[in-house]
Amino acid sequence: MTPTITAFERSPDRGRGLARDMRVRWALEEVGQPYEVRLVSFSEMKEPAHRRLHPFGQIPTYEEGDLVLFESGAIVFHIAERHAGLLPDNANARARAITWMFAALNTVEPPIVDLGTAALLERDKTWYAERLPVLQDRVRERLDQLSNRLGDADWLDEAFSAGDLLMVTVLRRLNASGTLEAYPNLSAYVARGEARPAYKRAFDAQLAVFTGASTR
Ligand SMILES: N[C@@H](CCC(=O)N[C@@H](CS)C(=O)NCC(=O)O)C(=O)O
Repeated sequence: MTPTITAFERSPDRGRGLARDMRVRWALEEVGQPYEVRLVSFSEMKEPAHRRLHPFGQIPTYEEGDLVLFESGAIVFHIAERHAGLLPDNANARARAITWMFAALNTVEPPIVDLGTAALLERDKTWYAERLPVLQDRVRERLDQLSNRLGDADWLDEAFSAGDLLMVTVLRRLNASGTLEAYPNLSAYVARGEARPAYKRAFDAQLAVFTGASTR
């Protein structure tokens, strides 16, 4: 059965692939699963029909027959469990890959989102100048730790996995800030992810929505 995901009708990132449907598209492309996309406007996301799919009125969602999922991490995990290619067969390696999925979303993404949110929504606050270096330090602390662990490896735990897929999408949120430039191994890691053919197909598909070239 072909799953349907939701994505922004008009992404605020102007097609830079930062919206979280990108993770789901990339996972589907990695495993070779075709998918449909239903585009939603900001107001539609807050309507009851969409909230029945996503209680928090956000994208992405995932529908496959009777199954409805929300939360990009849960959706990527579901895809990785149902198809070969995103999680190792060996039980311990699989558990470690899943650990990296959680690390990407629970440990690395929060300080990056906090920094992005402050820059976007809190610039005019009197306390912004004081808070900014604190948020930047929290991001750098995580990047230092991640960079030390990755070292000169290609991926976080030997073969590419759903953990890398999520981590790369999380780190890409820093692209515009230039923060990653201080971490050559993390920059190269993100570039390796972006060079994967499945990533490129997913990126092009979400960009086509923004440029108006999308047929779905
Ligand atoms: N933790 C959720 C976050 C979902 C999320 O923040 N989605 C954003 C787009 S990337 C959204 O829909 N923002 C619009 C809104 O919250 O009103 C996930 O990973 O799926």
